[in-house]
Amino acid sequence: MMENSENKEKHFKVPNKHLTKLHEDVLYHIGFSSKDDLPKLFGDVKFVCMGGSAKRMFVFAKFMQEQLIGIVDCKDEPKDICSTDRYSMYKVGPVLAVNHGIGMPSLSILLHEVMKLLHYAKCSDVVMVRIGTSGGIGVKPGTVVVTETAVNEMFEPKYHLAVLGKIKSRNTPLCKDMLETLLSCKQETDSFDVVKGKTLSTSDFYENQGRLDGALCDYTEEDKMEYLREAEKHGVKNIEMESTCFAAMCDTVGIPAAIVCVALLNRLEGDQVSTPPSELKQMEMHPQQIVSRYIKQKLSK
Ligand code: R2B
Ligand code: URA
Repeated sequence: MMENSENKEKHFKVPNKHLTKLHEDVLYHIGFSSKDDLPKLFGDVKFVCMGGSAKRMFVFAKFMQEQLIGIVDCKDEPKDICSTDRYSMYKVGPVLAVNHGIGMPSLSILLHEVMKLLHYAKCSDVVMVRIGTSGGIGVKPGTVVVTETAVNEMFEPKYHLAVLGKIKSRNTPLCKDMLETLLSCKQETDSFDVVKGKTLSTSDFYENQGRLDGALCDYTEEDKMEYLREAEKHGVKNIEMESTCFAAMCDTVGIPAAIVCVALLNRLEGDQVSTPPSELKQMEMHPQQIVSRYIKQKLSK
């Protein structure tokens, strides 16, 4: 039986049964509560797009607003609707753009709360996309990598989390349809390549990614290159800091998900991100362009 007679589709539900015991669920880090009229505020959300930086997600929201004018009702400039300063969130018609900060702890907090928001808002047919930056492996800076499989530092398609003193291991599959559709969004006139490959997800930017330029480093250049070459042999095309957690959490709750990252540098050639800021800004638009075409294509159907 449908819980909400106005909602003809079956809506998204998180699997945590303990939530039914809560009189009110405070989504502390994003500044919403289950007592807010979440179905009215967010019930039409179909695409949740997230990336590390709050500013970059504002740029994405603004870009989506320009792209979707005349397609959906979104005439006003997007405003941050998070009442906390932990995260920033923008809504452009059916698109929710939110930043997740750096790394898996910050991402997982955001995902728990956004997933509950979608649940209380009775959203249906939602997909999630991470739009990020990364270090490439054997690809030209500016290349967009769409993730086939997210892998951990041992190149396993697994996300490990200690829960109640025991290691919980979750698989990290991503949506194959979304992957193929996103790849098909490349246009001949684009100045950048779009490739698919494995994405290596780490817990640190420096030692965990085999950099020689952190404050600490007790391995050699040869050790570093051996690890990066090993990654390349496993099919890894880029390295970043959230994809295994993102893929595992989306898979566990049953939300189709994709990861689209630009490679800011080729790690086989160096460690420092020394590209001028204006060029980096340009590069950061590459995954946004691909994802905006994906969303427009889906909305036109
Ligand atoms: C890519 O870039 C950030 C680190 O600079 C991190 O959030 C990631 O995954
Ligand atoms: N983000 C990362 O995590 N690593 C890089 O090398 C570049 C961006």
